Amino acid sequence: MTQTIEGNLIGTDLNIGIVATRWNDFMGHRMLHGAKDALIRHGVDDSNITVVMVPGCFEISLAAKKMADSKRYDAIVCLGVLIRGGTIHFDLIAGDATRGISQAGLNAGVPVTLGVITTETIEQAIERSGSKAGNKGEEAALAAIEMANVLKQL
Ligand code: RBF
Repeated sequence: MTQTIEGNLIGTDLNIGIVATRWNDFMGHRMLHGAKDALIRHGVDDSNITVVMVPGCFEISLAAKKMADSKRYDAIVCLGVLIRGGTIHFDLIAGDATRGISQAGLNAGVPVTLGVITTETIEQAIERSGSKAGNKGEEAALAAIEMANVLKQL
């Protein structure tokens, strides 16, 4: 008989950390709002949500690592907006941020979810932060609840 373990989307009693960035705040703010709204609608108590603001995507992983290592959170949601522009910074920051976010979770054994959008244009970033392509902050928040509930069973 196959045993399948999956996480539900019930956030009651979960402690969730969010790391969000100030860069590209217009979209970032909408992603943060989407993430918090999704958490609360799925039962997470407002007082069990901690938001840490950092300057930009490059700084996300260190804050996520400190939060994960503290073991005070059942999951951590990382939110950021990277827009390509004309320089190679985009690729460097995107690579480092993604790797660092992943490492923060793996090292601590705490779910850390990726809500960093990487786009060519501002228009694409707006689409992914609450308009026609959904809200990636909300999706990362739901992934955090699901993974927190999966991890509790492993
Ligand atoms: N941070 C972001 O979160 N999104 C960006 O699109 C972004 N673009 C940047 C472009 C350049 C050329 C530089 C130097 C930084 C950029 N940053 C961006 C900021 C970066 O993540 C970090 O906060 C700063 O470099 C300070 O360490």
